[in-house]
Amino acid sequence: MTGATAARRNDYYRRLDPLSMAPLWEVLGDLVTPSPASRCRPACWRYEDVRTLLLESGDLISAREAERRVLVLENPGLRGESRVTTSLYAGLQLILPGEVAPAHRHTQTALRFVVEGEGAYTAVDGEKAVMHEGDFIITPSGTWHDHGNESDGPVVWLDGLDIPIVTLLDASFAERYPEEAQATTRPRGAAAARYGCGLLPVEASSGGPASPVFSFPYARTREALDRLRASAAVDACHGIRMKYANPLDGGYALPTIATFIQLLPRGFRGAAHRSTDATVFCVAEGEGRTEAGEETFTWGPRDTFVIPSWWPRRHEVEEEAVLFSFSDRVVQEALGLWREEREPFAGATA
Ligand code: 1HN
Repeated sequence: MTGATAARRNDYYRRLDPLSMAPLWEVLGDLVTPSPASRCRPACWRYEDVRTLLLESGDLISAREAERRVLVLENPGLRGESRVTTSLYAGLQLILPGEVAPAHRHTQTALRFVVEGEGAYTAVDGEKAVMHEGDFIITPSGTWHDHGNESDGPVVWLDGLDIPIVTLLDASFAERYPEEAQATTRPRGAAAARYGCGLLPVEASSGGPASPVFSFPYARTREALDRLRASAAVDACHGIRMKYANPLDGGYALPTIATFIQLLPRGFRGAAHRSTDATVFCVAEGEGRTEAGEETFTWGPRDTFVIPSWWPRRHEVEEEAVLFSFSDRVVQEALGLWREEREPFAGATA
């Protein structure tokens, strides 16, 4: 291109600008890439590095004042945007003995994976679920929720929310409950008894888009994985991987965040694979390594790590390990976008 052509084009672009118009040909290559070109980077937060700082926040601000006392896990490629991946938010929340995180509701969907401590609770639409390490709890869009800690030690969990998705769609609504804690209207375990025992009410309505079972205790999950270890096929990439499911339709437990638990058997050497859903992993048990492109994360219990869209990854363990994970796969599947590829890869890798 000659200097004269460039000058003519720039002059032309300047005249488009006041009309809020711009030439597509200058940006097309960045908008429609041959494969995912994410700013999201692989990252790992080791719990031993994070824990002391997280507990220090307990001296700085109360759960009541903070509303939620959380350290946001910001993806290094997306600093300042409160995102762990392009489409999802994650944070580590601390609640101290006797504290209450006040009741509220919002259109954003949330999940919790309990990382440390016992005996805190989340109340969801009038029912309390007590937390134990490894428990998975959901607060679907629009449900009232508050947390409390009735134990004598700190309790920490990983929060995952679909905040960037709701922001993309400009569909955020939120409100505070008139009191600090919502009234308990159903006994503990009511939702699990009604929907989570392989039984369903005969007159059940089809339900909303999220699972009516909102707590998935680790003891049951672990027992299932133990039995599957002896009987299930071990996937070359994922080990024994299960999704948390909505008992009403067998779909994912949440409409915007897919959630998984996987057992990597002793001596597992995973094959490399890549998928279009950037995935956040939290280590429930065990130790291992995950390669993501050129990076290798060595992880242990309570660590959190993230693998971006389309980055090849491979898990390895010496002894058995259990990983919780979440991603936007459910959204991508609904839109016909989700892809996975296993080695050997067809095209260039990220
Ligand atoms: C929220 O409601 C919780 O309920 C945690 O524990 C983290 C981050 C952003 C917006 C709402 C919770 C949150 C959140």
